[in-house]
Amino acid sequence: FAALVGLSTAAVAADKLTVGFSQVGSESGWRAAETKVAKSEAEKRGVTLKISDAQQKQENQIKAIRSFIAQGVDAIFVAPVVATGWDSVLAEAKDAKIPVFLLDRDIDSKDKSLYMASVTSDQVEEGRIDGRWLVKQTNGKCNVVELQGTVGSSPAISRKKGFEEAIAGSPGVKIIRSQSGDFTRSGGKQVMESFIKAENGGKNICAVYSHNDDMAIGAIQAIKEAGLKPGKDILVLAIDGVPDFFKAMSEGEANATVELSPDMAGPALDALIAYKKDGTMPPKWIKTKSTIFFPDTAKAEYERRKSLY
Ligand code: GYE
Repeated sequence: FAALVGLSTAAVAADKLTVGFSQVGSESGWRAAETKVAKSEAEKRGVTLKISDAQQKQENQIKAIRSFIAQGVDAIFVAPVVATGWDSVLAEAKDAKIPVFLLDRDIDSKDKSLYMASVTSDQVEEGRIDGRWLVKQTNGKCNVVELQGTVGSSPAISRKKGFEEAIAGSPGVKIIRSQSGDFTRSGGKQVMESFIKAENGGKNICAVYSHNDDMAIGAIQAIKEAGLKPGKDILVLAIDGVPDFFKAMSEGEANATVELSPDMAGPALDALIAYKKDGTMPPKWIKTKSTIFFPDTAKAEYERRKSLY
């Protein structure tokens, strides 16, 4: 009987999928949540997930992808740290007939056959949503400083593009300084300190638009250390929807954030399983929702999200 059970388990195990996930690193609270959710979503589906942390270096991601190909995984997930430089390694995955899914960031390759689908938010729209809110909130008059994400990453390029589109019709809303804080809290704090110093102790600054919540949380520290009130003297708007940003909003220290779902792996796993089952091809872009949140619901949202992060 044991042999029989052994056989059936082995049979189930045989079609157990293995996915190699080349993760950017753990630069932000959102990134850490994405990794945590990916592990639980894979477990839920009985998929073996091998995660490699690239410490935000593209060469480490390329090495990890090559290793996954050598291991003969069933699929590769990659969150591409920057948008360029992927064509050759993804062509190797294609030659090995290993489907690739892009998570939370895009690549700007012309050859769309290099990946099966990308699971990302509409990052241009995220910038537009923040920009539209700021124009309305300030009646079209505001000197904005911008904390950009990792240089060359699709979110940094797209969120800048969308925000600029949204403020284009209001000449009184101007980006007076813009620099990358590399999506980290320390980066956001350092860059905001330099902006404050350069802008009359921060008195010339009406708002900080940050490409993610973590840099904004660093900026809030810098604003307070300069003796100013974040959320009042300088408006704080960002993207991600991490718990600590909701906490800052509930304490009156921040004003708006556009939620980014940390569950990019779930939809990719479902698409992979459907493909493996009967060859169903997913849409090229599996788009996740973008919703703006404000202080009025921040306390409840903080409570709701704590367990996810
Ligand atoms: O907003 C940020 C992370 O790639 C869209 O990367 C993602 C971004 C996210 O560092 O927190």
